[in-house]
Amino acid sequence: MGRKRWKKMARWAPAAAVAMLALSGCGFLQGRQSVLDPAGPVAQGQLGLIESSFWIMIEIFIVVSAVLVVALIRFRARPGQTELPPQVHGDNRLEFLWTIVPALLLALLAVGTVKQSFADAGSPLVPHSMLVQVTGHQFWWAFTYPSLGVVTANELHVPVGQKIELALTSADVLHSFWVPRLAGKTDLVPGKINYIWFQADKPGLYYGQCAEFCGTGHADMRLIVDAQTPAKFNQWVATMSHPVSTPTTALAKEGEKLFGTIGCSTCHTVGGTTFAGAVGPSLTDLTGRLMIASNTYPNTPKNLYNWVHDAPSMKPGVLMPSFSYLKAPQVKALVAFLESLK
Ligand code: HEC
Ligand SMILES: [Cu+2]
Repeated sequence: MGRKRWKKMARWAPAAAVAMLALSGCGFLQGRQSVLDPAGPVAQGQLGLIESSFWIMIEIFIVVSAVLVVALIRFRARPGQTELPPQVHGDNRLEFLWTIVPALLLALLAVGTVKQSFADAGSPLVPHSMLVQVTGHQFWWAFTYPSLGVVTANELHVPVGQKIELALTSADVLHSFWVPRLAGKTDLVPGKINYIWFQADKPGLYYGQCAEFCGTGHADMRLIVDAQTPAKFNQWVATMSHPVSTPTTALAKEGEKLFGTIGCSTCHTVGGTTFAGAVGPSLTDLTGRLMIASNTYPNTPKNLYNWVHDAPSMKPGVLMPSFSYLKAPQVKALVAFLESLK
């Protein structure tokens, strides 16, 4: 490359440096589902693994690039050189070196990984921890708190600063629990229970995602961990323990009746009523939910209307049938009933 071209390219260097800094700045590392922005001890430990493998790779890169550059310069073809340089095949010392060094580095990473895996595994026997049973369904999450007698869906409420044990299983196919800022991926396997734990250090919403392809609706199988102060969490538990369905208006009362007659109740449980279906998510305290359809749409009356009317048009692959045969006043009545679930 000519000197002129180098000079031309060098002019872009400051711009490139700024772009790289911008990319590597905080904005790049944060984000709702960034493993690089841990919010609890488990995610922190896992980030440690990422960092150690990253630096090992950087060091290898530097050493290999340096050797390459030296070789290119020292052994380049000189003017007037017509014969081939001496051809070398094999060198036992080098072979030994580049076998043993990567093996040692991999062993180092393996030790760290195994240690971290054991540290992150939960146990059914750990005392003083709160257990939540997590069941993956196509394409939503069921959360059961056996010690509190509470069942909810898609939004996992937990108190901050407390170790939360999860017992993960699946009702149908393989799913994977992943809340990047709190805990890494763990499979939900039908007929098997996997235990992990996590802890959220600060109150806030932590976003997660099913991380194992589980069917058409997989991309819309999201979840939220709502980490609350212990006082707020207890308040939530109190609400969930004494759910009320208070359809006061005539419209909502009509909706409640419809819910029982057109089949909604065969799939959905509603706290405070006799509806006890177990195919779809529990709708207890539905108004307390931020989102619907497994964190796919904000929980607004308009979205609820469209959902009840024709869920498959909002979430591909959804296992809730379309009720598009219903007339608008009927759907409105159902929504009025859903809006009364506190
Ligand atoms: C065949 C079972 C089935 C029937 C019948 C059914 N649903 Fe569903 N419903 C589901 C499933 C499954 C989901 C979860 C969808 C998803 O997110 O993938 C769901 C989700 C919902 C949600 C969103 C809950 C949330 O937090 O995400 C609402 C609200 C709802 N259904 C209301 C109704 C109403 C009202 C009826 C009657 C008109 C009804 N459902 C009939 C299975 C059913
Ligand atoms: Cu899934």
